[in-house]
Amino acid sequence: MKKVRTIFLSDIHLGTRACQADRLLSFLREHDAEYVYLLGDIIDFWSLGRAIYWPPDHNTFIQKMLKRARHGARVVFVPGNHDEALREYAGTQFGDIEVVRDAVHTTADGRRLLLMHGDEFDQVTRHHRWVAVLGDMSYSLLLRLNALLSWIRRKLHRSGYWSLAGYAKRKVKGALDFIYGYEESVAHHVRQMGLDGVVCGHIHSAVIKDIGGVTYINCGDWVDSCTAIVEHGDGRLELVHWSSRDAECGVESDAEPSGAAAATLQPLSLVRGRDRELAPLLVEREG
Ligand SMILES: [Mn+2]
Repeated sequence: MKKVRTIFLSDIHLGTRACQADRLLSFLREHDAEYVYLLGDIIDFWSLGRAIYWPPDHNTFIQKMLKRARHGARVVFVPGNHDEALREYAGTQFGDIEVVRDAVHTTADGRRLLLMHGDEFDQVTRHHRWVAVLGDMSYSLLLRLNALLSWIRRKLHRSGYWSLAGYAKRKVKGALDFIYGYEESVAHHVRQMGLDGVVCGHIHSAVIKDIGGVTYINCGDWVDSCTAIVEHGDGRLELVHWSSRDAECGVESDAEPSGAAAATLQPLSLVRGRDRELAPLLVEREG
């Protein structure tokens, strides 16, 4: 097991068929951390409201988090919009897991990062909730088609993972504008707060980048891209793609990759990581 200082996860969407809990558990088996931040949309109550789906894997994840918190890791949960019902529990604890509305994490090298889910910077969710729900349902459909496509690819013995959802988002101009607008408004907010950066989620588009002097970091998701952010002991932040246990795993970093990290780089992950992809809402923005 690899010891890192911090693990940042978001948009796991437990309670949906699209949730890739098996891959997430495989990632967690290989990463131990002092801090674990769960940055929203961990449990998808919107989907559970439509139909109950709760396989053993999803329970295992919750149990693992409770266990890590009990054994001394600091586990912090920031609810998102799909688990917004839990926002009223901000300031309380669930087992040893702290529930907060947002927080600031100081990295080992002294950078102060705002932690939030980030849906308040999404104009669609904020002002047109029904549009967001509609977008959520079409996204679910897309992910199901994606699963079917992966199955067909496996039957045809085609290697690798190709994401229909990712492809659609790269091709739909509205989705790209949406991601760009979101990143800019989050970065603007963080700059005004006088912080060094932000770690958020919500738009399912994992990245570590500089936007006008602040570090913008998005964890991505565990329904399609299977990405996490880790902080190493020296404060270096890294985007980890965990597409499957022994293949397709890759990393990107905000510093030069170390020897070990460089050895796990895979072309697919590099290509996918560089593309802007995976916004949950394939809808045009109004206004
Ligand atoms: Mn969200």
